[in-house]
Amino acid sequence: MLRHLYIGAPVALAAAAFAATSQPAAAGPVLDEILEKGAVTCLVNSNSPGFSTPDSGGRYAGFNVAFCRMAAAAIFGDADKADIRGIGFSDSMKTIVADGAHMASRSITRTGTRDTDPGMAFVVTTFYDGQGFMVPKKLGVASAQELDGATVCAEEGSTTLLNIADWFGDRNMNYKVENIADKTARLQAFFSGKCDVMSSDFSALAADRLLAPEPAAYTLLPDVISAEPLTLLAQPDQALESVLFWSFQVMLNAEALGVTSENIDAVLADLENQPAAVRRMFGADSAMGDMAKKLGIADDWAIAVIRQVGNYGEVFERTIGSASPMGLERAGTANRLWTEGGLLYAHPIR
Ligand SMILES: N[C@@H](CCC(=O)N[C@@H](CS)C(=O)NCC(=O)O)C(=O)O
Repeated sequence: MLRHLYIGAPVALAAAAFAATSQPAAAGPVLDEILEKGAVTCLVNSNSPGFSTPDSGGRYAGFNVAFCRMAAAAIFGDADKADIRGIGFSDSMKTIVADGAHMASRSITRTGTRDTDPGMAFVVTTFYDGQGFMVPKKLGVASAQELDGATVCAEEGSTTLLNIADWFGDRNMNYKVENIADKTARLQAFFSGKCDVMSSDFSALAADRLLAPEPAAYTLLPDVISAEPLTLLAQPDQALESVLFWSFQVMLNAEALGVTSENIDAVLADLENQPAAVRRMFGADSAMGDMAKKLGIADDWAIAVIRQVGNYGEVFERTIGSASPMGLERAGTANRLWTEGGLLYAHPIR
């Protein structure tokens, strides 16, 4: 069906010129394995409201889960062909290194030492975050500067512990860490008062607060003590990394161009009258079609991603945005498009 879509002449010519000089490449070995298996295995946090939570039937939904479904939509034309598995934080990185999963979408910070591990490929940052602190309101603390002597609950193997050591150490402040790997046990320790304060990425704290017996009894302090670029992690594989990176760029470009899961069919029905950048993304002999041939996936992968998952802004608002239970205000944060003052920079699809 896609083949019958009208393609503007300049686009078609550009694609033809490129095709004449390029050889179709085989998919990478990991992408090959995914295609053979019929599903992309994607690791997520097993319970993080807004980011990844299973419904009563065990089907996962949320912001991070959307990028697992993005991968499945791009590779198979079917967002349901993601084998989504809830797993503990440090185990998720170990599993990727051991080739036990294809990708992870679970608020993993891209750091230098992780990135230089040959078993892990950080692909693209989906959420720009920073580390914060959550305290019970009854502690009466208004700033992290007042936390001298506090017991802090944090995640084993996380950047959180490293940042706490830096932050308290730089200020000659004392602290004690309750380093609890199991998330349920850690939350239980905090909500029962075993720790004075819980530290993690702001987004994780906002999600965890919703799991408190009484969320209104807790508050997030205003201090942001680190940079946490939360990034998709994959098994190293050039083709898989390209699929993830460029599917994500489709989600950003679609937002910038105003194409949504709601209006994409109308856009496709009138493709010849759309801006060139829209035609390049969704037309048959488009840049995306050319990329698909080199990757060994279906031409219409951009259409599948937007139709079945949505653009970045839609996913953000639906899962964690201001009208969702998480209630995160996107405006004024780094997680806006760069044209609106954020850090999300839609790369050119051409
Ligand atoms: N982004 C930081 C912190 C990650 C982190 O601590 N995540 C925890 C906080 S919620 C987590 O995912 N725990 C849930 C789990 O282990 O399932 C990192 O990459 O080190």
